[in-house]
This record gives sequence, C-alpha cells and structure tokens, in this order.
Amino acid sequence: MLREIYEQPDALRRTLLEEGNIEKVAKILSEKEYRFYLFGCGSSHYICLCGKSALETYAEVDAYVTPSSEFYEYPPPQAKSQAAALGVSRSGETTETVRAISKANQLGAFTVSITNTRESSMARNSKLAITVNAGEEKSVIMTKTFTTQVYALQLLALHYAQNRGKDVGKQLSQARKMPELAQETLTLGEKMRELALNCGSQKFIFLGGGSSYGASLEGSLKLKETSYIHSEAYHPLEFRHGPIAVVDEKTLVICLVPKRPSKEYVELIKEIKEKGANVLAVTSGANVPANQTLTTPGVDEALSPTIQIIPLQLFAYHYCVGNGLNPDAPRHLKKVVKI
Ligand code: F1P
Repeated sequence: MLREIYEQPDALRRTLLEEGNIEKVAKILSEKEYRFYLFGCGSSHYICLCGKSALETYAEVDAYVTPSSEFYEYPPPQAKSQAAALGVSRSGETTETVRAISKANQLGAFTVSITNTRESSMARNSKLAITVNAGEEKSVIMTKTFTTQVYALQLLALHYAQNRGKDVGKQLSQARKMPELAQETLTLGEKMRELALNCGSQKFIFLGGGSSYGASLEGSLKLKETSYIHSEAYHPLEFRHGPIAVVDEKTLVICLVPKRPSKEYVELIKEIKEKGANVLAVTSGANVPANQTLTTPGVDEALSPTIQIIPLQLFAYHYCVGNGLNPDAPRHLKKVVKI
C-alpha cells in the first residue's frame, strides 16, 4: 500500500499519457446535450463524487452519482437516450458496476467505462472506454487507482468544457501539473505518521463539502479498511445536525477546508475544538482555528480531491501499521467483489 501511495506521481503521469483518448471521448460526449450519471462501488463510488464536482464546475452539466447497485436496482427515470452513463471500476469486473453498465445500455444511455484494466467486462460492454494506465495495483486498498481515476474524470470534464467553448485553459494547464503537485504533497508523509501514531483518538470524523466530499468519504473508508476503526464522513454543516453529539476529547476531526471557507465552516471548526475534539485542517491556504493545519499545494477547487486524499491515505496507512496491523492483508476484503 505504501509503495503504491508513493507511486502516485508516476501513475498520474501515465494517466496524462492517456489524455489523447480522454480528449477523444470528451469530444464525442460534447456533441450532444447529455445528463451525466456516474456510478461505482466503494472507493469507485467516491471517485464518481469527485468527478461529479469537476463535471458540474467545468462542463456545467448536470451530473448524478449513485452506487452501481442503486443504479441498476432503482434506475433513474431520466437515464435514457439523452444520458451519458459513466461507470468507474479499478478492475472493470465488479458485478454491480458491470450490471449497471448493462442496465444503462438497455435504457439507451451512452455508456463509458473508466477503469485501470484495458481488457475488462465493463470496457467490452461500454460504447467508449478510458483506461487510466496507473500500473497494476497489488494492494486490495485502492490508492493510486483512486487518484488516477479522479484525475481522468477531471481531464474529461476540462476537455468537455473546452469543446463546449468554455475558457478552462488555465485549469487545464494546472491539471497537467498534477503529477508534480502530488509529489509535493507526499512530503507530508512524516507529519501524517506522527499524527497517526500520537493522536490517541478513538473516534474519527472527516468533514468535506463540494469537491471535497468524495475525498472525505474516501479518507474515512481508508481508515475502516486498513484499521477496522469506525469512522464517518459528513458535509461540514450537516455535522451540526445530530452527529456533533459524538464529539469528545477522544475524537479526531479531519477537516478538508477550501482556500476560502465559509464563515459557518470556520465557526464549526471553532465549536468542535471547544467541545474538546482534536481538529486537523487540510487546506491549501485557509486560516482556520484548528489544533493543527496541514498545508497542501494550491490547486483549483474542483481539482483538489486528487491532492487532498494523499495525506488521508498516509494517515490510514500509518495508523494501521502503528496499531500492529498489516494493510496488505485487510480482513474481510477482496480485490474484486463478485456476487
Ligand atoms: C472497488 C472496491 C474497492 C474496495 C475493495 C473492493 O472495486 O469495492 O473500493 O476498496 O477493494 O473493491 P472496483 O470496482 O473499483 O474494482
């Protein structure tokens, strides 16, 4: 897992080599007025949430996200001929996502698969396919296939926007620097190790809104998968509506904070800290009243989940190892879930 976390800059570079194909897919999609439906399972579902944010921000299209199983069990009534269905799966073989692609085909949607596997059931059954070329991911726990698939969706959104005549040149050049930005982010490794080994917390909460919501869910999932610790993720202001009751001195709250957070988010951080929690802010430049702030490289907000997830992956890894567990042999998990 650790090796694959540190391979992310190279994996992102390899995804960038696929930009020509991503551009081609974006061109075909941009020829029609589609609504976008994105689905995946587990981490791949959260990748879709990050992708939704890029599609809505840059391409200004409606994008809906569901877990794959929900898509085929309760198909959205509008997922028909004017719909583009984007299925995300590292393996391209996860039963629910394969079924969701079939369901989308049946409904008449234009199907696109995003995977790390060139030959897969999903790619075969989709009209178009994007392979992220991250290299084999040996770990059951997704890390480099998370960042690269999010990155592919961000590039897709940017090229789609460009084809639609939107001025996203600045954001596209920033996106092309993602491998270097990921490299810079990895220097947070030692800080994350210290925090994971010394936090002494028993409850873990991740907060993130907008483009950071998917990354906060993924950060929380990494901790569950590696360390069997119960943790939860919320949209920041939703946390006030009940879950805040769990906060005490044994709670670590990791907040993904945009460069310019709302006044309400800043107040929430203050409030959680006053209730005794240890608050860690992950931000590219906001000044918030957390116990500790980790600074990540500055990047356009809709591109930020690719960067923000890296310290959370490192936290989960070090927390797991610090507790004498082996992240490469996670209990109850399989690399490809087939039902
Ligand atoms: C995704 C997934 C992971 C999870 C576990 C099993 O599969 O559900 O999110 O961590 O490793 O697989 P995939 O559809 O992306 O291959």
